[in-house]
Amino acid sequence: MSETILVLGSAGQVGTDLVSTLRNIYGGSRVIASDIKPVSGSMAEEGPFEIVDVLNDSSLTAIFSKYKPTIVYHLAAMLSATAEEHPKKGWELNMDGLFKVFDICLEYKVKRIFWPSSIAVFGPGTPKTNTPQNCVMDPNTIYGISKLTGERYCEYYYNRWGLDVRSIRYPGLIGWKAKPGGGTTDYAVDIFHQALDKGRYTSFLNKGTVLPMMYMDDAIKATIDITEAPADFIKIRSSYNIAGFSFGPEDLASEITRHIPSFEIAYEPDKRQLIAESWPQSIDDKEARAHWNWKPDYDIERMVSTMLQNLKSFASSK
Ligand code: AKB
Repeated sequence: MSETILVLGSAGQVGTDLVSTLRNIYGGSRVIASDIKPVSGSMAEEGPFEIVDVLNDSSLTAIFSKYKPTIVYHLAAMLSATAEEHPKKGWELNMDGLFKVFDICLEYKVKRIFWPSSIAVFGPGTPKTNTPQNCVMDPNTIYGISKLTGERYCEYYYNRWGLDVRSIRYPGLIGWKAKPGGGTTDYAVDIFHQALDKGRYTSFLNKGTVLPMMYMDDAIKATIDITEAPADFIKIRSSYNIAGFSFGPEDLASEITRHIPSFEIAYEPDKRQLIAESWPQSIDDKEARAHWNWKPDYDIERMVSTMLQNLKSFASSK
């Protein structure tokens, strides 16, 4: 049977890339994109697009009864920095949204669901380097607390109701198709735009703030691979560690300088510095590699040259 795939929160950084990749695999009409606000361009033109508010029961019922999806990617969420500004709204969207989506997926007998967690589930008591799958998890941001609670909820729904939810802990994601919104790792995307536009960047994270990061194509590959893996490959029903590479702003700047020799970086850390300092610097992803054959394709060098190349060709095509 061909699948009908619903992507909730598709206009964000991950959704933009995920929808176009899924439509290439399954065909435009099989992948329903949805977000709380209207979109323009290829997402609306190359397949169905619907307005959906994941906090509104009738909005969810309308889309599930119209399309009867067999696979759901639930991406609608508020990221770390914005959630710190609006903790109650962040909790509501990240948690109530999850409860409502899981319940409607059970009602409509959805076969498989993907929900992203994050390295934000770790906290100050977590080992900083090569952070293992299972260790102290004491997140101190509302986003991290919501992601850790969500992970426990995924495992509970699988054990209690058999809901086949799969999840990975995204590191900071770097892609060129969409700008991120409201994350602590967003500097690693903005820096490319500023490098090309102005030749300089002021980082809101300090020199030496090393964080786990990943190129978007690898994140999309992991997302689709875990969602399509046979159910018995998935032995962790909370969320899997996955890793790409790690760097601080100065490492990224020096890699960019290899392509744009006059590029300059300055540092003006803000509130996001504290969030970043509570997170690990590198991640051990041996379970994902062993269970469902996860392996990234990009290192920092390849990521930087691909980002610059794509952003330049996109700018010259406009
Ligand atoms: C954020 O910075 O909030 C996200 C994340 C690491 O989950 N990119």
